[in-house]
Amino acid sequence: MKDITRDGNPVLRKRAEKVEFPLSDENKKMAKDMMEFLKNSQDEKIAEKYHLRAGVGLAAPQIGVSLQMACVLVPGPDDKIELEETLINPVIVSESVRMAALEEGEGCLSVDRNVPGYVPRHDKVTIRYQNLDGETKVLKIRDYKAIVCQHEIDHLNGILFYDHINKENPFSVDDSTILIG
Ligand code: SB7
Ligand code: NI
Repeated sequence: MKDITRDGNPVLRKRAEKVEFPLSDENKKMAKDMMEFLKNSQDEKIAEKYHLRAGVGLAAPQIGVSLQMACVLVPGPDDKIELEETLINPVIVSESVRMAALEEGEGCLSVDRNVPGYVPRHDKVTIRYQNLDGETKVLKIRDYKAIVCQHEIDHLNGILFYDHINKENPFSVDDSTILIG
């Protein structure tokens, strides 16, 4: 796995290119490596050994590749996995008016500093994407999973989480925004 690209690298601010199907061997391997990276980052022993920060998602621009591909791996209770998916060419096809933000704010593997503040996102989203086999899938998700997927799709559009934080008042959101934590 290549190093994670850091904020300041122009690849993180570009709109990533569409992925063509059938996937090239190179792109297949990249998808596999990205998911493996997430699994390793969530494995305490491996993460400690390789000094990895735990990640629930990873987008191709974060490994320096400007392609519309992102992996999400959201753990659930009791060692269960809530969401494990490789999202290729994902688009948000519908979104709730209601917004949600993580109480703790967000972080990013590509952003070294801690940027405090609420990151308002749609509480529910419907995402259309292609899987590794090129099949079109539709995913309806809410709350934490929806936040993670929006964070990753943002990466494919050159957006970083702190872009959404209110500059004057980082912890102010409108009344209808639910806080998740
Ligand atoms: C908090 C963290 C993430 C998503 C949403 C809320 C993912 C952090 C890892 N990444 O930088 C993935 O792009
Ligand atoms: Ni990120």
